[in-house]
Amino acid sequence: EPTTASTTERSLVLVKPDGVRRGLTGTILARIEAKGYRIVALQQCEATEAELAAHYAEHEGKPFYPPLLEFMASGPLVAVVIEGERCIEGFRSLAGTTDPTTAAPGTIRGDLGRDWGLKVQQNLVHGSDSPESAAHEIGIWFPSL
Ligand code: RTP
Ligand code: MG
Repeated sequence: EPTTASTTERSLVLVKPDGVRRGLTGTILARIEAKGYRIVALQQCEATEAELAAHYAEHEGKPFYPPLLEFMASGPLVAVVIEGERCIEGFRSLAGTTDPTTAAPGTIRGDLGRDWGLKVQQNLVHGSDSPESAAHEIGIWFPSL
């Protein structure tokens, strides 16, 4: 890996409704800032069905899609745009793998996630998985950016 090339990126992070409900927004934002990422924009909102359908379009038709959308509409979430060196891959590494039960210690999901049985969607955070999805998702939650 080259250490000289600089690739500043933006990524769209969501603190999902379980994170907000459990009072973990500040803890999660502190981990993001401690990593060195800059918070560019931030808002708490109750997601509309249109926002969620656009955000999770890639998962439409999958068995977990309806419960995922129901969960994401179950309370306020916090949408954040972060910026930093390769922060798309970096934030996903910080978040940990999808299932909090097996996410590594040291990650947000591994340290703070709980085993909710079948409800693997309750995994505290979302992070964009590519520059293309970051641009798409930032447009959904922050159309003015
Ligand atoms: P995210 O998009 O939220 O950052 O999470 P991810 O990339 O790790 O996971 P992805 O495959 O994109 O799935 C999106 C979200 O759907 C829920 N999910 N439930 N089998 C299931 O019940 C299942 N699989 C995925 C999770 O909330 C996951 O984060
Ligand atoms: Mg994903």
